[in-house]
Amino acid sequence: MTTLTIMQGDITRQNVDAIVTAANAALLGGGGVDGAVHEAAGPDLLIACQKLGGCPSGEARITPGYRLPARWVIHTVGPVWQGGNAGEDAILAQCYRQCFAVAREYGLRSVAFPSISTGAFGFPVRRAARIALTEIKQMLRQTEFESIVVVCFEPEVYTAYRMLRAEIGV
Ligand code: AR6
Repeated sequence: MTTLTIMQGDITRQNVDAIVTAANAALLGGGGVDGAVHEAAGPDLLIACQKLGGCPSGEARITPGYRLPARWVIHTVGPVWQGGNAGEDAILAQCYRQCFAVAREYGLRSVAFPSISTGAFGFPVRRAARIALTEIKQMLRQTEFESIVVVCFEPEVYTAYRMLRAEIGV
């Protein structure tokens, strides 16, 4: 049985096999969660990212975690919110699926996710939480991980994820 935990906190402190970061397509660092991840991992992370040559939205890449407690970082690029009719929902769902695919490929047992796209990229939080938890629910039916953690930085985001968890029944 995979354990799903939704918590409020800082993803860079998570002691898991991999943490996911919400990057931009250049994969060269930025603000928000990605800024925190680069800060905590140290400069080697940027050097590893430079070698990846970017990442289109909806896809995921993996690097070591360097100074992080997590051994790996999965970099995914969420959609920029454009009003909801530009395929944002499907791209966000694909981010979660691709992160799980990379985690499976590397034999990882525990993965922590932030709330992808709901900061600088402006995706509405409740709508993003529904997509994230629906994808996680789907994955739980197919694959066995030890633990999946959703780490919400802001209290409102945490509340939204907890509400949607109850609604979706995951
Ligand atoms: N741990 C967990 N979640 C965090 C942390 C943290 N340490 N810090 C922020 N968050 P964002 P996006 C939350 O903007 O919307 C960057 O500049 C944050 O409160 O990090 O996908 C990249 O370089 C929010 O709920 O990612 C891209 O250009 C969530 O993480 C762009 O932002 C996502 O917010 C990506 O935008």
